[in-house]
Amino acid sequence: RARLAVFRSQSAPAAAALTQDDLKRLAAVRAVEQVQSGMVLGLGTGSTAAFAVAEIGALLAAGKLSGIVGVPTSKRTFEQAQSLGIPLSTLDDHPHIDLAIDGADEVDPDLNLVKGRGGALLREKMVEAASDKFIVIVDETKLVTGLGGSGLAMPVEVVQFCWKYNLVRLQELFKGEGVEAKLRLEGDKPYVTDNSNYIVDLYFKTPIKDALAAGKEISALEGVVEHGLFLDMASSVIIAGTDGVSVKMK
Ligand code: ABF
Repeated sequence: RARLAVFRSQSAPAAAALTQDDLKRLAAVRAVEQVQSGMVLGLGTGSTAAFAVAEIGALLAAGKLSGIVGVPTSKRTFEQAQSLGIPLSTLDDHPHIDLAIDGADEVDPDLNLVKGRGGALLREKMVEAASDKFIVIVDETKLVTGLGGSGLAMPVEVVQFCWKYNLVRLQELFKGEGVEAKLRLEGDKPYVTDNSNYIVDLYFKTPIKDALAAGKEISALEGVVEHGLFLDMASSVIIAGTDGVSVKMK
């Protein structure tokens, strides 16, 4: 696991050799400072978001927060939050969310995101689109100059029916950019999302030229359920890095 040499924050003078998990936790705790009693909260998915859920649970247990309702973005997060005694609900019963806190896979300079490498993109997008405020929490390894530029996957959730047909259509959509499309696997079987769909991961060789156009073209394919481009959705991004915690606002 990567260890980062020195970390300086506003509250602590210096802490040597913080791990990437330490940085994720710092970003998460900073975001949870925005949570107030009585809020309806969108609870994100992934290792960074899990630190935020844990912190919310700890504050509730300590009596420092009350009247919180959480709307989880995955079965995993539902289980974690339930185990911590966080009262839970759904978008059906709480269609208006005050604040969502979630991680991301890539963050560009305009706070546009790639999300969904954890497989929860559909519920994340639904919950975060319904939120007044959406705080993204990342360590500095997630920063990119252009979306798709990390060389890692940009996920697209597709229905299981004729998934190969959609994989080929997705690859053809970006053939000028030399994109490779792969069905996500878990062991030797297709990975199945919480919504019983499959994921096709798109690997771009260079950053996506026009992410807005790309998102629209992907969404227009019949059988595509959702894609991992989260454009113009983040209210702010909290970044924990070796130089401290910084906040980028919209
Ligand atoms: C969620 O978790 C996803 O959208 C994203 O794919 C992933 C990030 O995971 P981690 O915080 O573990 O890097 O936020």
